Amino acid sequence: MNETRRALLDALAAGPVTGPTLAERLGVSRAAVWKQVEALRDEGFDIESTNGGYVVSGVPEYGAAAIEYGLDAPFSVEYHDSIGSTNDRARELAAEGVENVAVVADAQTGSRGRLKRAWSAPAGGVWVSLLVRPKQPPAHVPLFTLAAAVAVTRVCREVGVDASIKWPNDVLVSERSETDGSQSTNERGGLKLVGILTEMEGEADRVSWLIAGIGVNANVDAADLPEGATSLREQLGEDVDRRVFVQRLIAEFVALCEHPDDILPAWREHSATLGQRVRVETPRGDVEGRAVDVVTPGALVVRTSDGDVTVHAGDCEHIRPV
Ligand code: BT5
Repeated sequence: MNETRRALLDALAAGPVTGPTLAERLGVSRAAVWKQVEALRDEGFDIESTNGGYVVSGVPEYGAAAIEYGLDAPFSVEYHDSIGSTNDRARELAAEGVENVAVVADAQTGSRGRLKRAWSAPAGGVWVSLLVRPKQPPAHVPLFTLAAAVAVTRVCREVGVDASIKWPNDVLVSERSETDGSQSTNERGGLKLVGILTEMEGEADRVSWLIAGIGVNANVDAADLPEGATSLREQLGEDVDRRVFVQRLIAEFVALCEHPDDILPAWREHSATLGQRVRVETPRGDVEGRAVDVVTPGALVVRTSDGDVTVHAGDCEHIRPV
């Protein structure tokens, strides 16, 4: 992680700034500033040298520096055109002691879902793993999965896609009827736009690291995805600016992690599951009933014919009322 580059990008984003001012602010030589500016130009930034100092007049479409430029969160970005799995790379960084990093890839060749399921990640998606070291105990980790779901759902809505969360970690869009255009949901609760895989390591009372792996089908054709999936491109009929999407995603996730009390209320607001009849497959058997609430640290409360059951983990299906 290059802290000088991040500081330089922040200074450039704030407006015209001269080489000597940058050198002083960053605590490096003027030659070092010049070298970094040249490196950014090589990465595709248009940086003009004016009387008032350096002015950025063009930012590359995607990439580490492009995402860091104007990023409203203390995060650095590592970018790969193609990688096995961004979560695996984030785990390596976690083992090296790093934190507050987003590993981003254009395509993944070995990405994972939960329970060792495969995840398709063709070029054009937003495939990102956020590595953080929360202060909360391991028992609170499910809350961060919900935070990732809320953050990504908010950003999907910002770009104009009416996404909502299926407990605990899928972000769906309801299917549009081809005949009358009305929105409806299928057995899965809709078409899957986003998947989230949270991984962590910790001791009894302390999380060592947590990785929120978020896969958004962004600028990809639905035909290149498994059945039952959709993409932002399919929903919008055009591509989204992935650079801004990732910036907003990181900023929203960080803000929720800083205010964990906001997570559950925000989750309830963005949920497709609450109020629905659901069947949750759990290790101790299926639980069927109406989903009535989500409670700390992210458990679903299902009202069954035998009373309320609190489910902590499992695959959840939205079922149509008979
Ligand atoms: C998930 O698992 O939904 C979590 C997916 C997490 C992917 C991200 S991408 C960045 C980071 N790096 C990784 O290696 N992983 C994370 P699960 O709930 O188990 O759903 C997996 C199922 O979703 C598969 O069995 C397929 O049926 C379906 N699926 C696979 N790829 C899909 C896609 N691109 N879009 C929608 N559905 C997909």
